[in-house]
Amino acid sequence: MTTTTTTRFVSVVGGAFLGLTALSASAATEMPPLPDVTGDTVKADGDFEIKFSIGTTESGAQYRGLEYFEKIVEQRSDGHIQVALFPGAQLGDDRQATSALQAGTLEMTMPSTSPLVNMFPKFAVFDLPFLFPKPEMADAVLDGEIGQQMLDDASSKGLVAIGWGENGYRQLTNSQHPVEKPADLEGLKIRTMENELHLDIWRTLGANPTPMSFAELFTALEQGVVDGQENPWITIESSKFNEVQDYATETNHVYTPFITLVSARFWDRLPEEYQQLLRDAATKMGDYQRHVSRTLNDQIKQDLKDSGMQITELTPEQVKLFQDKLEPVYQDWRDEIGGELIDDIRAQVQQAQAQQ
Ligand code: EAX
Repeated sequence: MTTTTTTRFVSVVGGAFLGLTALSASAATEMPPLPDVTGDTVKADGDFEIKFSIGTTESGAQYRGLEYFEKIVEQRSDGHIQVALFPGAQLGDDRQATSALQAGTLEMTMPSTSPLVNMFPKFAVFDLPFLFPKPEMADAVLDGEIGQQMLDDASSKGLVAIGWGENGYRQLTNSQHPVEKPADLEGLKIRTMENELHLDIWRTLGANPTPMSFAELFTALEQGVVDGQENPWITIESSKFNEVQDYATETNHVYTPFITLVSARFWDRLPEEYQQLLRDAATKMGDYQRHVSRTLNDQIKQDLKDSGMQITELTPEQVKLFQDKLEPVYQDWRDEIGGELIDDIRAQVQQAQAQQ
């Protein structure tokens, strides 16, 4: 509603010039349609309202997933649960929204796991570089025993963790020059998530990393406080980072999950039938988000190129230079994360690779 009004206002008042500038600068990607809701109506007592906050914007795959979640929950509760969506960190960044859940002032959020590592140290396993060579391998771990165990562990401290979603493979962007090898990172100021392992990665590669919440990132890039950042293609596009970053490198260096969290204070008031409905809807949202972000990647890269961004795609040999340089990070973090967990995941990945 707001978007449409703004667009019309700009084209009437500002004329073709403003309209065209806006069009060429922001590469708008069309989303696949929302699936139909399946499953019976769930009957239980009471009426409930869920405020659901996320850090990424309305044009990302994460928000699209939330729209599907909203549709499932509202339809299957026959309107007894109403879901209101708040994108773009309007109600706080990942950490602030998570605290609001604990305080009971917000019902749901879906942060990246990385800024929550101080609360749940094992999440750091997902920050290890080049852990999952294929997205399906991340799915197998998240949807399997390890993922379930982590959801159970994160269902504490005033939170209930009900599902995984996809943030995705992270790509590097910067405002200075093309990056093809670790040496090109020398001196580049890179924003990382608020996460020690990410800082370690960029220091090890020779860059100059600074942790910062996602909510502050666009302004920091625009004002040159940092030269670069790293996020999945869909986030680079939906946050319009291409307007302030001329260069991108397809590094795929880390696969980041989103975790769907509910306030325990709210959860405890919900009838069991509705708790189950939320779990089902969270699983469906996660699957759909993966589908959306994966099917859009090629198109987004093309849109970003068309908008003037220079994208470097690395050869396997070039990727290996980054991987080799980052191998010490695995040793540095082994004790902190737990060697057994790392070995388990690496074994699962190798098994999956062998089966291909
Ligand atoms: O959950 O902070 C980040 O860069 C994350 O990838 C995400 O966009 C917010």
